[in-house]
Amino acid sequence: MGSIAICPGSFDPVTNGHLDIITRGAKVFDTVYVCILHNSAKKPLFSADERAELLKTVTSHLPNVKIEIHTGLLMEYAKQKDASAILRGLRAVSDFEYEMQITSVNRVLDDNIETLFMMTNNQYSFLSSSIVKEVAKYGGNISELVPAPVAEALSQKFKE
Ligand code: COD
Repeated sequence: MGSIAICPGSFDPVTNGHLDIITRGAKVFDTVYVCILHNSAKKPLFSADERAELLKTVTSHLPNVKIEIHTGLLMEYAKQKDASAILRGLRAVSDFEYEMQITSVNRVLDDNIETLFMMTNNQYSFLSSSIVKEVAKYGGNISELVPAPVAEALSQKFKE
């Protein structure tokens, strides 16, 4: 069956920073499930289906990456998939406290599945979905920050 990792997130929408972590993860694990979950601290711009479509489009060249949506707990999903790891990206020190908290909660829920962190590529260390939405909302150029289909979807969204 091979090694299985879950790359969880909101992906609202997917950025080049996310894509970098997914691409690198796909070199380490036999299968990577990118799972769209609900983050109760965030109010999404795109529906889960829209986010999944964008993720599918921008990862279509990666045969061992699968995109799914889960409405419950991450660890419940990871167990269903028989995953050995949760893969998260780390940007700055500011990410650390939040990641530490969710990793600890997830370990209480299931201590058989490890959370692993990959350092961001320096060129994406400042990049987040929120920053991209902010720039796109005011008509700024986001072509270096997100894949072309995402830039297109954002410009459509802000026209609506
Ligand atoms: N460079 C590298 N990595 C990056 C970058 C970047 N520029 N930008 C984002 N990332 C990484 C993030 O660190 C993260 O690992 C991943 O990409 C996804 O990021 P986001 O922001 O889309 O995802 P989050 O942080 O909103 O995801 C939170 C979850 C949805 C995973 C969490 O809320 C969750 O597990 N929800 C389900 C309910 C649950 O199980 N709750 C219990 C645990 S809190």
